[in-house]
Amino acid sequence: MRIAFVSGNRELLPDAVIPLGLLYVMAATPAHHEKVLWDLCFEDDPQATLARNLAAFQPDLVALGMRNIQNNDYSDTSTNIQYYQDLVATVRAHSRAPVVLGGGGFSVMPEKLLLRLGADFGIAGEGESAFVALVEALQSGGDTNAIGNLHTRRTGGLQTTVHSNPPALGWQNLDQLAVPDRSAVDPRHYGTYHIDSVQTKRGCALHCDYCTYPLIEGRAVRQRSPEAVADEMCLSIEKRPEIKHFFIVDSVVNLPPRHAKAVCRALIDRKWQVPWTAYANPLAFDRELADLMVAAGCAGVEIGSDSGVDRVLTAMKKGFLRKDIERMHQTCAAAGLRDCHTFILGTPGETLDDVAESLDFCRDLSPFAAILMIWLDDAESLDPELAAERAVFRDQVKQRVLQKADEFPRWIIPPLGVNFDPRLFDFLRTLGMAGPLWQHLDRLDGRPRTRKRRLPLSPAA
Ligand code: B12
Repeated sequence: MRIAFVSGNRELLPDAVIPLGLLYVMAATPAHHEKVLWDLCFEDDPQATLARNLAAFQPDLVALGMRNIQNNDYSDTSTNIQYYQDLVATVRAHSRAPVVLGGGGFSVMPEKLLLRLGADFGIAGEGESAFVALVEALQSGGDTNAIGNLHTRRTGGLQTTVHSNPPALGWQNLDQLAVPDRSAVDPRHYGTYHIDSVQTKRGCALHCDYCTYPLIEGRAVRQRSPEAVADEMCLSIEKRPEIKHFFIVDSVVNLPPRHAKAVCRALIDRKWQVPWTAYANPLAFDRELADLMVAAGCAGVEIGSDSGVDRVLTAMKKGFLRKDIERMHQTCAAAGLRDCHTFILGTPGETLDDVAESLDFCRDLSPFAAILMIWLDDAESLDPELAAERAVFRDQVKQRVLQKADEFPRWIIPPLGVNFDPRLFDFLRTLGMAGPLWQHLDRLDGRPRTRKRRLPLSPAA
């Protein structure tokens, strides 16, 4: 079969990211198929590029990766949906090949997105087993009912419905998965952004109330051998010396902590030098781990602290409280590890006073940096009424945040454009900096910060 793997993601903020998930699915697809990767990230006219590629390659199957529903600052959900809908329409206009959707964004609402985007199939969650099984079934005319997590669009008369197979367990032994082939990656990823991505395990056992991660990678944690992770990283920089930073894409790097420590030791054994960043959690983050991370090249950790109000943290089922966030900050500071805390303000049940308390907490915590997001439910992307209803409160939250925006110089507030601007990021890159750019914000201390002049209010406000 001739299979075109298409990465639709064009998000460049905070950084462009290689299509790691699609590369995994591509690597798992047997070599006797003819496989190509089309990454639309840097194309001026993605629809025209896709149309041209389709005409030239004439695929039998198109595998379209949808990573993001929301945009980088969580202020817009509709644009991405329309863009992916247009990509599917372009495939239809230039090819008879069936279209299979998959990816992190798609997995959050598979049935609704399959209907809306008009593709033939969708695979929610980990794609390797299901995609390979689907390719075999399509080739042999076999049954697709046993393929876990497969969603199929069916048209009967005037009605279009989605048939969803029950979910299946994710890949159990990650060391038996084919390693992504980075030679297919668009060289502009490494040449301009200098970042590579690597996964040390899959699954997140936490129960945070709002989080969609379990829909994507399940709750059962499966770990790669630390040696395999270190080998993959070493091979990658050997082939691409332009790589200056790695991002460990695990939901949380330090759960379980023993595995994180083993990965650090494997990197230390290899005298690893390239800086890296990972998401970490205040639970099970001890000084030994922080020291090992620093010795293994970790430049900083991103922490989903989310709120500075214990009642809100408890309602979110985060499993930790303010004191744990404070302890983690102190551990990082003592070990010389830069910490960046993300706060999600205005979640369901939160009041404007809670928002103000979180902002005060974050200011007093005084971490290396903090990212302030305003809550936007993925479901709003397909439900205009819900979106309009929520927009009013969101604007009130924005006003509160704006009032306090000057209190901490290293607050990044994407929905207000504070310290979050493509020109600022380009400027930092021209100074030779790579990796999450919050890690370089100290270079801007004392300089005027970027800020949107007017507060963008929704029409409903
Ligand atoms: C690490 C991460 C980041 C890092 C990425 C660093 C890097 N260098 O890669 C950073 C912090 C930069 C980041 C930024 C953003 N992220 Co992010 N990120 C993640 C995270 C935790 C892991 C993504 C990852 O690489 N996973 C590892 C790969 C191997 O898995 P995967 O991509 O899911 O692929 C598997 C399956 O999805 C499937 N699959 C993938 N593609 C395809 C295609 C087909 C055809 C098929 C069949 C299957 C398939 O099979 C793959 C292998 O099993 C996810 C949450 C999560 N737990 O998944 C959020 C997530 C993907 N991010 C999200 C968002 C919104 C963003 C941002 C837009 C916003 C923001 N500011 O955070 C930006 C956009 C950046 C960009 N340029 O695209 C959302 C996307 C969904 C949504 N709600 O829109 C997620 C799901 C988190 C969430 N909030 O729910 N992110």
